[in-house]
Amino acid sequence: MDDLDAITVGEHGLCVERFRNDLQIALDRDLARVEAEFCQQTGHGRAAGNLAGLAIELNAYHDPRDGAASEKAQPPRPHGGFHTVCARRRRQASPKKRTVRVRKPVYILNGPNLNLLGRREPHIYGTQTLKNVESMCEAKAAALGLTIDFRQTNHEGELIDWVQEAMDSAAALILNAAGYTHTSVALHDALKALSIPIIEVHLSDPAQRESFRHISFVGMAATQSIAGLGARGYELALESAASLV
Ligand code: CA2
Repeated sequence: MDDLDAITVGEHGLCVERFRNDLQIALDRDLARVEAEFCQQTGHGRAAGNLAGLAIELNAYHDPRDGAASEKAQPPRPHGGFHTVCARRRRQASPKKRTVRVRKPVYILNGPNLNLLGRREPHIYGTQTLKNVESMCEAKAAALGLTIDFRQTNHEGELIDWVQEAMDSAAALILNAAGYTHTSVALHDALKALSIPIIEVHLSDPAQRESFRHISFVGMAATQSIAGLGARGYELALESAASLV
């Protein structure tokens, strides 16, 4: 149990306390105890020992007290780095531990008109196409040991749906919301619901352009903003994401 120091059962389910990014789940040894606690505290009808395939959803959250034993159940905060991990007790006793580690992708979302990149206004946005930018991001992510999910949409609602999806499915969000950056309170609201790192990216530097680009509803909800560095800004955003997840 290298990275798990305690398992508690609370109102919101089973929570892991004190974990590090290098989360490793090896529950085989402790599963009988967890089952018993689970049955006792949740009033689950089945007796401990009969749950041959008890699935444990780990809504892991970071305890700011760094491991102080917590008697009280706290609301689980989804951890950005990894997908939900399930551990199942085997029917036959086995000396082998099962370790499950699944890293979530970094979402890279692009807003309206960025599909035109490289075809118009190269003096502002450069000559790279969005496909080029995606390839650069793929290479950078691979070098950093990350995976990415790179998308573009011209539709505000779709962008908001993707941001909501990122809540559970992404380790971090890199967002160039293009024109919606300066107009969308709805996008801002969706971003505020995320607990993963949000990195705002712009190819150009909106602060040096027309005054209507000086407000950023994305920046107000973002962990960090990178602007004016062209496609290189996406690579820097990935480096930043790698350091934050
Ligand atoms: O600099 C950026 O990345 C922007 O997000 C780009 C947006 C602009 O509204 C933001 O203020 C800053 C515009 C994206 C449109 O991209 C085009 C690319 C080529 C041709 C026409 C538009």
